[in-house]
Amino acid sequence: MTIRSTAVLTAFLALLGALAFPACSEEDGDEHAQQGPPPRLRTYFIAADEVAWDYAPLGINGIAGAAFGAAENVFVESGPDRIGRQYMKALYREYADATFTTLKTLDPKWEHLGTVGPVIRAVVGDTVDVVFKNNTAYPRTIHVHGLEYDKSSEGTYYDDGTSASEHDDDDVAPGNTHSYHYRVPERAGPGPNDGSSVMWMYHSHVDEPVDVNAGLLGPIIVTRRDMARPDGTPVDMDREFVLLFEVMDENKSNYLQDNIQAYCGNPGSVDPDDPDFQESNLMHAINGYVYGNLRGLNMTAGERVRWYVMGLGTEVDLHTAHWHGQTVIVNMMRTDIVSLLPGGMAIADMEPDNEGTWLMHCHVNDHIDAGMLALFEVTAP
Ligand SMILES: [Cu+2]
Repeated sequence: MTIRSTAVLTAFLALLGALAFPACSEEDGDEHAQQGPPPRLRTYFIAADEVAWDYAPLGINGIAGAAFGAAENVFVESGPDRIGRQYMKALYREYADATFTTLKTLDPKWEHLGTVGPVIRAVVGDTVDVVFKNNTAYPRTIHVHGLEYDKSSEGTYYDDGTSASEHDDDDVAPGNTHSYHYRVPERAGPGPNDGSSVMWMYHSHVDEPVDVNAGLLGPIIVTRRDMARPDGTPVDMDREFVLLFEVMDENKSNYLQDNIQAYCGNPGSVDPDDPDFQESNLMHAINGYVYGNLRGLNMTAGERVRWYVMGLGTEVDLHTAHWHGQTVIVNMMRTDIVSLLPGGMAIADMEPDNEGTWLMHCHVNDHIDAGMLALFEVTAP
């Protein structure tokens, strides 16, 4: 090879190199790969619907694998002056579009949600619209935690000095529809010590205790943009579950009288002030299920599983969610229990390594007796 041809070849190779690896290409390339999906508007059509809910659809104690006994029947057996395991509730449900005629098909992965409303998912940088239709007989709203909103999308009335048009969101009348608008800035996503995603709750806030005991509560999951798949799920997780620990006080629901009329054998014999009657309406539920009736907590050993857990309610609602057979990481520490107070939200990351059917329950004694227990399933990969 002549000197000249060597020089030409060198120049050619340099040009090739420059094309393949432009000056700042490597770093930029990594950044692009980590940026995640472009910011977008995510629109959800969510209604508050009146639904006949069964806290124990299996009809048995799924933990014992046996018929209900006297202790369980305090809560689940109907009678002349007892409502039993079925109650009319108000639940958030997702529809396919603005006509609110077709319920959106629920992915089997989310069947465990039970009474919990549909997942509102977003990625940092997105905007979220929730078109809300109130199909119930009482005023309802959507009030979100964490996301950024203006006064016209707060979903709560109080004397805040804002104009009448900024109160349309505070009290959506039966049959009416309202569009809520939210932004998802950095401060709505994971903080410095969080993992790739965080959860917030949303709930109705006209008469907050009444609305929530009726059932109007759901989760929002926000993923860091550089950790999001195109569908918004976190890239470092194979499976997600949402759990709500709440003693649903059916005495405080809008539908107490309806439930007495519909489900008590002799409605006229009911004394709503009788402490035993009131006790029978305290449904110690996980996602609206008692005594192992929550199903769908299925996973494969070795998967990366994120549990989003939340608690709501009143003074009795101090809950300690406990998993058998596995451990989790919470707040960067290893444990097998998450502590929740009313309004509390926490994330537990699990890599299940122990195959089998396992108990998951609240560790508060009274709540164990009253049925705050479920099963989860770890199968071989
Ligand atoms: Cu508990």
